[in-house]
Amino acid sequence: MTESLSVGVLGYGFMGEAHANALARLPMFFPDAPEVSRDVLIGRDEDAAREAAERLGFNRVATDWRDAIDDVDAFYNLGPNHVHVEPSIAALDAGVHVLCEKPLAPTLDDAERMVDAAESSDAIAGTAFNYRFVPAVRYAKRLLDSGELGEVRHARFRYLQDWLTDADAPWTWRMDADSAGSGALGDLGAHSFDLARFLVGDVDAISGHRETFVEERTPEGGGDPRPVTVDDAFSAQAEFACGAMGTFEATRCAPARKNGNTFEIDGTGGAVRFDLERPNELDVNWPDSRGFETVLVTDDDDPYGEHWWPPGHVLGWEHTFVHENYEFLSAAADGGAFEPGFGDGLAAQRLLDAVARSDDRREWVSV
Ligand code: SOE
Repeated sequence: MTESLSVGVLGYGFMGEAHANALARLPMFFPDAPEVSRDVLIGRDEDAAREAAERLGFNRVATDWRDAIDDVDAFYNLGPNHVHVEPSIAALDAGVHVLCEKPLAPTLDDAERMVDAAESSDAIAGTAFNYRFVPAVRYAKRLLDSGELGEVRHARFRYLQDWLTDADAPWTWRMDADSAGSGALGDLGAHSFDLARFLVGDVDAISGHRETFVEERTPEGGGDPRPVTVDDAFSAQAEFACGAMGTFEATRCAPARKNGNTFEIDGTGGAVRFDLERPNELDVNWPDSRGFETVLVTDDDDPYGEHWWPPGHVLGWEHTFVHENYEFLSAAADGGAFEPGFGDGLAAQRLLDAVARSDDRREWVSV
């Protein structure tokens, strides 16, 4: 691979740092990755963007995405959810590859417009569902796809965090429906829905329930309390197209659960269990065993294993972004395909929308 790609990144918060770290690691551990320049960091506050650009290794800053997206080969949209829509569409219209954070958009209509733009563009449009790139998750997928686990009967997904347990936790844009679309549902549930589709397949119907426990919160630094217009938590039961039964739960109000992204899948031939707080391990249970056995997924022939340390020298959360960037940029350089695409982002968005519709109507809905 020889082509060099320039990357423009909108956002320098948590996700900006995670992707910048991945871009810096790529040439060290994935020598066959395309050459990449961290060209421009986009943020409205010029001083803050400059400080971040220096720290994260970007050549320059722009305070308006309109001035920057045409000049790069790939555009990473890592801003708040409502900023995902117009810049991503404009970049795709200009033939620029786009990697957009999840959930794809605040609303289903917006997500559909983004998919329309992706379909009319020659550029690659990726949705940044990074948990598909955990080696243990890929190991589980190998087991499921090989048929060794048999037919899936049950799939349970939970994503638990604690940061809104305290009623005094400050208000942020993540609690505003116009900016975020939804709360735990879109922020955490979107990951679970994507993993469910990746591992088990499409969902046909769903019955959902949302709850907002604290109706208003005060922004950091004080001022008037602001309404919380999204959910703090949701749960759902689902019917997969393959006939499996699914349950989903996500919350920001589970004391002491920091980033508890878990799943358990039962097939007729065995079961798998994963917990992101033990990211290098996959628990596997065969019908004749007497309990789950833990597989340490760090061997050279495990997914992405040969790129890193000797077996047993574990990987963490940040490596998922390196793997994701590797696949996305390789596809961009080669003209290949990248999954998850905007179509996968839209499929997850349809599930978010279905949970909301079902909760509003208090009935099961088709997806
Ligand atoms: C915050 O809840 C958050 O950072 C999510 O936005 C991410 O997608 C998730 O991976 C970790 O938690």
